[in-house]
Parts: sequence; structure tokens; C-alpha cells
Amino acid sequence: MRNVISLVLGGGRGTRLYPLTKYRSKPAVPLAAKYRLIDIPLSNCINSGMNKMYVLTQFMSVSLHRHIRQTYRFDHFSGGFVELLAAQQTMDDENKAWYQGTADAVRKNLRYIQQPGIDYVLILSGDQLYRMDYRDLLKTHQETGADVTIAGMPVDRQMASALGIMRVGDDGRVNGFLEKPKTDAEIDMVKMDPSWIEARGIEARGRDCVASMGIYIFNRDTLVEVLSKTTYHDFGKEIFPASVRAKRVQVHLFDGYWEDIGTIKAFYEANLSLARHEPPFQLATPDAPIYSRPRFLPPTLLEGATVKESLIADGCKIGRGAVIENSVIGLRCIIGEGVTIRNSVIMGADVFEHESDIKKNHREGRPPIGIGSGSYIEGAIIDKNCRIGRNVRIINEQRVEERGEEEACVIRDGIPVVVKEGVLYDGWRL
Ligand code: ADQ
Ligand code: ADP
Repeated sequence: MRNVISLVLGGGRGTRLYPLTKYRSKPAVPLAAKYRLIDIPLSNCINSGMNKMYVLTQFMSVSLHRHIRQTYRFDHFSGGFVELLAAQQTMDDENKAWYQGTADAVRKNLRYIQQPGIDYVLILSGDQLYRMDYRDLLKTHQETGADVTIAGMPVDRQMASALGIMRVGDDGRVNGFLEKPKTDAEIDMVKMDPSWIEARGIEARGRDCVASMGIYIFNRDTLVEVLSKTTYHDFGKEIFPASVRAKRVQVHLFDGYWEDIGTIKAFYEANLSLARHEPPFQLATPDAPIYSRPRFLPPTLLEGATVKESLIADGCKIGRGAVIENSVIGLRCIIGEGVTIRNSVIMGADVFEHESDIKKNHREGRPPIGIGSGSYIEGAIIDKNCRIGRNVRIINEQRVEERGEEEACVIRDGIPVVVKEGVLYDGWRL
């Protein structure tokens, strides 16, 4: 696997996950109480023995840099590394500085993949939750003699319009690619017969489309050629539709758990699904762990709470009479007495506050970091380091879809989100 380089596409301008991306780059967004989004593709790479990794991001947040630096350390003999490649560093002129799309992001960093000894480039998304052994993908790629291999999964028509859809021949060669087909007529142009899917040992269950999972393996020279001869900005929108004739594009079928968590709603739902009884995705497996930064935190102290179907990270203190149901409670959460938290993602805090700071803030009327006693939170996301006072009520009873831009608590995709470092004073109500 030493001849493979992995590139993780760490996000465009991050608008779909805003406001979680207000103060950090997308790969640094916390996930499942103690991880960050970037841990998923990087763990998959390490577990697949592919340990030369670059993360392409628009801007480099301090928390992303710290997380990568303190987590992904390799010994001298393995040759492994994780490097951040931020758009802001490749700038030649203001406008061109941002990566204009996925292919443009890779093009601006071509020199890193042109190192000697590299034969394959694995391209991954930074905002998906799944577990895959990329060696299987590479095997399909090598056995079929493809120029590019795309991981594909069967989906139904409802999902098809949000994904790149491939028409595939009997030999697994992709002969049509349509990015996010909107109409039935468009879907019909690329749809497959469910029997084609069944013939490959996968239960079709009514699914008649094969979607690109945004996971690609390229022959290094093919990738360099395609990117240097064209000015295409995107893989899905431009490169694949244009390449299926000129190049051998192959599909590698996959039918496990896979979620794109690039929007607030998808992110919220994926987090909560992990806290459910029999979650669809296992964080704990013996062979393919998800890695994250080791921390020196005390165990969580539950003083007398009722907790059901929830993930609770280290370093929390949860007061008497608290009720926590189907929620994700991140690192260092200080939760007061009688607090109710339902169906919510609470990201936690980066620090434990000093007693003197808590007293000073109290004199000035500012609540401490954490959730004050008697508060009620349902169906919400609370970003890191928030100060939620006592008897605060956060629930979207009016079912508002979108609200606010600059407030401490906004609503996105119908989900109230308290922004990082947000302050909600005693008695605040949505
Ligand atoms: P999308 O996810 O909609 O579809 P895109 O917005 O291009 O496509 O994002 C792909 C990945 O690249 C994401 O992780 C994103 O954050 C990142 N990214 C986007 N723009 C970037 C930029 N300018 N710089 C760095 N990273 C960037 C894609 C494919 C579909 C496929 C789905 C599967 O285009 O064909 O079905 O992924 O999720
Ligand atoms: P996490 O524990 O979720 O990975 P961070 O990496 O953001 O969170 O912060 C964890 C550690 O980094 C904490 O021990 C904290 O004291 C320290 N820390 C947080 N913010 C800063 C900062 N701005 N500068 C230096 N250290 C920080």
C-alpha cells in the first residue's frame, strides 16, 4: 500500500454545515461525542494500510491543526503522515485562492501526488460516515485494469437526485454518469435493472440506481493527465461525465452503512442514530477502530441522572435529576440538576473553567460553560463551549425551518443550533 496516496476533500466553503463551520474548518467539526469528522476517512485509511494522507481544506483552523498533530503520529519506519493542505497556502491571486471545486482542489496540489513511487491516488470525502477497507476497492481497480474506480452503492430513486448516478455495463464498466439527476427522465437515462444488482450478490430491495459514494481511486498518471489537460472544477459534475468514454471507469460495489453527513440535518440524524439501541454504524469493532485524539480526562460523573440510549464522552459531570434520552453528550459537559436533554447533540467544551473565572462571570451575570439547572433542550445541537443559563428552554415548537444568521441560537433545517461559544442567559426561551 506504500504506492497509494490518499486525499481527503475537507470541504468547500462549509455553507451546508454552517454554523458548525463558523469558527472551524469542516474536518474539525466534532462527531459522536469524542471524534471529529476527519477521523472517519483517516481511520479507514489507516485500517486499510494506506497511511500517506493529505487533507485538503479551505482554511486551517487551530483546532483542526492541533487535532491532526496530536492524533496522527507515525513512526519513522512506517512512512506514514497526515498533512493539511489549505487553500489559503496555494494562493497566487485573491480570487483563485479558494479551491473552486473538488477537482480544482486536487489540481492545486498536484505536486504532492507527483512524488516518486506513487501509482494510485485515493480520493475521499471528508463528511461521510462509513467503514470501508479500501484494499478491496484497489483490488477491483487492479484486477479490471481500470484508469479510475468509483465506489458505488445501490440507492432508490428518492436518493438518486442528491447523488452522482452511474450506468454500468455487465463487466462493471461505467458507461454513463449523471450528477444529481433531477427529473424522472434523467434518472431513466442512467438507471439499472434491479436484477443487475441482484446478480452481483446484493439484495436490490427495489433499488434501481447505482450511486457514486464520492470515493475514487485513480491511476496517478491518469489523474495528472486529466487535471492538467482540462480546467474542470468538479469530479462529479464534469470529470466523470466527460471521462466515461475516453477512460476505463470501473465501479466497485459496496452495500454497507454509508451516510453523507454534509448538512445540518444529516449530521444531526447520524449522530443520534449512533446513540440508538443497535446503531446502524458500530463505533466499536475489533478490527477497524475509529481513532481520535487520546485525552487525559477523568471519567464522567453521573450524580443521579436517568440516561437512555445516549453516548456520553469523558470528563462530564451530570447533576441529580437530569434526564438524558437519545442524545450525544460530548467531552467535558457540565450539566446541572434537573436538566432534560432529548434527541440532542451537545458537543461539550475544550476546557474546564477555573473556579475564579466562574465566580467572576457570575458577578457579571454570565452563566458558566455548560447547561444550567432546570434547562430543557429537545431536538437541538449545542456547539462547543456554550454557556446555557438556568431554566433555558430550547425546543422548536413552532417548527420553524430556518431562522437567524448572527444570533447565539439559529435554526437550520428545522434544528435549533447554539453556535460555538454561544451564551443564552437564565430563563432564555426559543
Ligand atoms: P457532493 O457531496 O454534493 O457530491 P461536493 O460538494 O463536490 O459533492 O463534495 C464532495 C466532497 O468534497 C465533500 O467532502 C466536500 O466537503 C468536499 N469539497 C467540496 N468542494 C470542495 C473544495 N472546493 N475544496 C475542498 N473540498 C471540497 C459528491 C459527488 C457525487 C456523489 C456524492 C456522494 O459529486 O457524485 O454521489 O459526492 O456523497
Ligand atoms: P478536544 O479535546 O475536543 O480535541 P481541543 O483540541 O479543541 O478539543 O482542545 C483540547 C485541549 O486543548 C484542551 O486541553 C485545552 O486546554 C486545549 N486548548 C483549547 N483551546 C486552546 C487554545 N486556544 N490554545 C491552546 N490550547 C487550547
